[in-house]
Amino acid sequence: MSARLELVSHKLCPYVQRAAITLAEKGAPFERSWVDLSNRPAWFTAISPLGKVPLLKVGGEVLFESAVICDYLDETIGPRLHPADSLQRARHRAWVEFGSSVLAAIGTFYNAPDAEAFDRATGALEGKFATIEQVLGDGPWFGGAQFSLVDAAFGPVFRYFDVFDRIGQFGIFDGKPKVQAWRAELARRPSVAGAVTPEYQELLLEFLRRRGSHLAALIA
Ligand SMILES: N[C@@H](CCC(=O)N[C@@H](CS)C(=O)NCC(=O)O)C(=O)O
Repeated sequence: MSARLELVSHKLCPYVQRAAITLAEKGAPFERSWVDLSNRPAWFTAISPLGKVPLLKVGGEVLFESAVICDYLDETIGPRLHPADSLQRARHRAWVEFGSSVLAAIGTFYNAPDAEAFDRATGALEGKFATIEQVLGDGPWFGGAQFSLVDAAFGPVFRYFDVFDRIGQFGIFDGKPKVQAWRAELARRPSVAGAVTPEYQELLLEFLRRRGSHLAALIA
């Protein structure tokens, strides 16, 4: 890979983090540009077909959709993060997609307008992690000894909970030792830790405060 790589980013976006983690795991040099999604620059609107981040600029081309970006990086820069076996690779892609469904459930959780909706969202999120507890093996990573793109997808998922834990105890990981161990491993991984800027937690807290949701009301 010799083309210049630029990751068009937003400071809180978990999908952007997937790509940043993948690039870091590959040791690939890349530049970052930042977009304010509430005030989109014209250059961004012109090149983002869905109006979303992340984008990966590769020389003169622009890729969109985090799973596609991560797959492209995996095919073009070593070491491989997806399994070599086709069936296992398909299975990993499916769990990356499951990670997207967890992100959607997290959005429902932090946007829940009242206690009843919040309890429902907490239960749904707890159910997602109960499913994950069933599929995790002995670790330390999703697929065992090798860090994979599923790990890159879940690092940003767990990062939300570092901030949710500052707000309250919601019991979502209770009775899920494999999920808890995976979360701890991911937090220690340099690629995961380095995928956000130092002000991430404060920015997320501020974002949550502005939701006007049940969770926002719990923030001290
Ligand atoms: N399926 C997309 C989701 C990306 C996404 O939802 N990005 C959000 C920020 S985290 C975004 O750009 N939202 C702007 C919008 O929806 O208008 C991916 O995997 O890349």
